Amino acid sequence: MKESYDAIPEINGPYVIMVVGVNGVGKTTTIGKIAAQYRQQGKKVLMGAGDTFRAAAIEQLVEWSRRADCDIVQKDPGSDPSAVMYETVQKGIDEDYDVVICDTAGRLHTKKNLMEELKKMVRVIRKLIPDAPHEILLVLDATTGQNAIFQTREFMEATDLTGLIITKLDGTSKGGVVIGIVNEFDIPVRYIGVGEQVEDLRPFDAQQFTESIFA
Ligand SMILES: Nc1nc2c(ncn2[C@@H]2O[C@H](COP(=O)(O)OP(=O)(O)OP(=O)(O)O)[C@@H](O)[C@H]2O)c(=O)[nH]1
Ligand SMILES: [Mg+2]
Repeated sequence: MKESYDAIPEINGPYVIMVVGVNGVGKTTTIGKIAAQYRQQGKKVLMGAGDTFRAAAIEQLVEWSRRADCDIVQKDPGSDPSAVMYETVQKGIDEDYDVVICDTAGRLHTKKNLMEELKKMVRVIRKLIPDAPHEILLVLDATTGQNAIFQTREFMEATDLTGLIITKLDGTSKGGVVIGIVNEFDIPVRYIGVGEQVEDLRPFDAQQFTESIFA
């Protein structure tokens, strides 16, 4: 495994990361872990509670923001998620944050209206920063096996994915299968999740992974 995380590229304004995926794959947890990593590097980090569908989702992210020691923008449950994105990125610009990480509601890749909502969120963010989101990361649960293919395809159609995160590799022997599958896409695996705790996130090194399989 690589020992350190990739440094954030030098850009004007905050580095905006959006995290997407189907229900329950580990989006919110992974955001907490990524935020904690950037905080450890001394970065100023802001979270956006873009899952406004359930009150519990906002509370969950608030808890992670405490654990990661970063700030958060939240609105009432039921608010337009795009409005949360806008406020979060605006605050990120105004208050000189280094990193802005936006949570989104879990959406079935087959639900067209939710995929449209995703596109709207991206458009709204681009009104403030034309190059953003700098990363759109799709979270895949390693235990779902083959289904990861369909999820990746559908999300690729809806938005410009820049990377994948494979979670729950601690709980399955199918992990290698999923990583093998997603390697067919031209999208790098950025991180892997190996547990539920804040430190259970690793950068992914494709070469080392391949070597470990064929060793
Ligand atoms: N074992 C293990 N559990 C994980 C990992 N990542 C997340 N989880 C667990 O998976 C469950 C769902 O995680 P969430 O972060 O709430 O997932 P989500 O994608 O935000 O879910 P929704 O918001 O409901 O779509 C939680 O119980 C997490 O603790 C991981 O890498 N390993
Ligand atoms: Mg969530």
